[in-house]
Amino acid sequence: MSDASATASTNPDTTVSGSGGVHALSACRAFGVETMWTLSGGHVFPLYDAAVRPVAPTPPMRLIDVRHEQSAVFAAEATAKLTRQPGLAVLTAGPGVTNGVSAVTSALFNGSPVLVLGGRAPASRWGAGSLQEFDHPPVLAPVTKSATTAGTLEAIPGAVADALRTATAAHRGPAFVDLPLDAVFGVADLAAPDSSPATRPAPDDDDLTTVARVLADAQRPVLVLGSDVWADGAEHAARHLVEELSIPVVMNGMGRGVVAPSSPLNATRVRGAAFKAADLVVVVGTPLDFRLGFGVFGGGDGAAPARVVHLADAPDGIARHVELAASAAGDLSAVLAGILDRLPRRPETKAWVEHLADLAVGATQKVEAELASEGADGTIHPARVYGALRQVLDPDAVVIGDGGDFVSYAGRLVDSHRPGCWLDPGPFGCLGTGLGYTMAARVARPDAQVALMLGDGAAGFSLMDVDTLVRHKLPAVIVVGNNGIWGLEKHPMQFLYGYDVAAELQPGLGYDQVVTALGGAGETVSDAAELEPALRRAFEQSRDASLPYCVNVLLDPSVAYPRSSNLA
Ligand SMILES: Cc1ncc(C[n+]2csc(CCOP(=O)(O)OP(=O)(O)O)c2C)c(N)n1
Ligand SMILES: [Mg+2]
Repeated sequence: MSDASATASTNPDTTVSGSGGVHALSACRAFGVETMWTLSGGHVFPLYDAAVRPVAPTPPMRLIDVRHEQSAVFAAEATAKLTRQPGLAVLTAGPGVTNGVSAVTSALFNGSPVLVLGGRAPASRWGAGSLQEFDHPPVLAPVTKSATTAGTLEAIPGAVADALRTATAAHRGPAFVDLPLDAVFGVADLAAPDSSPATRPAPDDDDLTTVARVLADAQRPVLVLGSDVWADGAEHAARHLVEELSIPVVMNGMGRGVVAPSSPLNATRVRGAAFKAADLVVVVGTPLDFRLGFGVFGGGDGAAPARVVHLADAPDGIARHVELAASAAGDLSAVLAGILDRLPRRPETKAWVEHLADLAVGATQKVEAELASEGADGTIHPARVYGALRQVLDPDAVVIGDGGDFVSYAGRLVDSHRPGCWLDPGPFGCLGTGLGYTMAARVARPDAQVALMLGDGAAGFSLMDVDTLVRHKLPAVIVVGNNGIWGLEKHPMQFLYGYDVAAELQPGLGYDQVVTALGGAGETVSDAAELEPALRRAFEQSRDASLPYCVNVLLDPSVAYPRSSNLA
């Protein structure tokens, strides 16, 4: 057990009086936390008490209690992703904390600033076998940026503030602190901790100059904008660079929507052709992982591979597994503006932009045809759901994907008009984000449409949390892609083995009835012509009644997503 008290620094100007819960939440507030996501357990009662009965003038903290701890942590993660403020989950000791581990790991993979506060058996009786006596930090350490125990009441404010500073420092990620029962139930007057935000070094001048030179020499450059462009608040700097240089852009994750879908510079739809023919790929704010071909671009037909530049929000994010032409790390707005300032001349991109824009026109026509696809024997093709969805979505809608093939279609067929409106599980690929991400999206964007695109398999991980949406009056539309199978596993297993096992679900299951039984509303759609009217009803009724509404779409199970990428 590591004791965080040694590193705590204090702010002696302010004294906070109350329980360990009051001290913990007071530190959270100082870092911008507004909502607590939790599931009840006696070890964490003082945190609830501090949330709902704060000492004036502190306002109450919104507390949303869920039906599974992983939903609480996924909700905290989506809060961080959407608001760019830290998300908070409070988990009770033992199984409460361990139930959150997959979601904490997702936050680590996604660079999401999440604080998890755990209950903990009392320090004074440690080793005697209290209920749920379990030393959490060794379990949490590999999946967080820091995992500590605030060993005493006096250590709580500093430990919580330090954890939040660690979580919010680039490259962001989750942090964990557990609070022994006897510490968190204790009461004392304590100095408020230092709540100054993490400082970050400016990007290296020489690095920026080298990147600028490489960029100026390029003839067929492509810029990739990933989630950290949004997380780092660099979307304006990125758009400015793109427009100033007239450089084709490919976007992924929360970076989707930085450049409008209709822009001639948006090469996302023709990313394969763009990467193949590029002589330079500049990747900003996302790792060079399987989603980007592990950072190897072009090189087909005997041509030289593209040069690669990696720009990250922190030095440890720069890829080490590929040979880079240049790299820079730091505040991404400063990095992008610094490159523009140092550019010896503009790269000549006119013909390249026109070429990709021409290809994009053809690709868009193909997508239009795909959105009208039909399944076998009059069944619904998954792409058709997105054809209907496009007709009813507002530009600021938050679209969430939790599932296999059904969500792969979403990734390709849903247009993002603004950054920070798309939530996928990220590279950890954990099914079960759906309901947690949805409740957080409703809280973060009270007036926007929220649409969860949910595979029928994925639904099993979190559907019970529809109850949370109902109890807390959090309206959202849940579209279940119901093909009766674990499609993304069944089709590949058939391909590899000629048969499949462990890949069937109940066909035609009434997920809308489950949602209705939990207090929401819904309907099943089996005719493609009914999709758009059903989705319109869903958005209207869920908004008017402040309820979740499920459109359970029966899909053709024979459709396999056309997949070409190498995942491993
Ligand atoms: C927690 C977790 N368990 C298992 C998997 C493996 N997995 C990835 S996609 C998938 C199938 C998803 O099925 P469904 O949600 O019905 O979507 P479909 O592919 O049928 O459209 C599975 C089981 C995973 N990614 N995460
Ligand atoms: Mg399925």
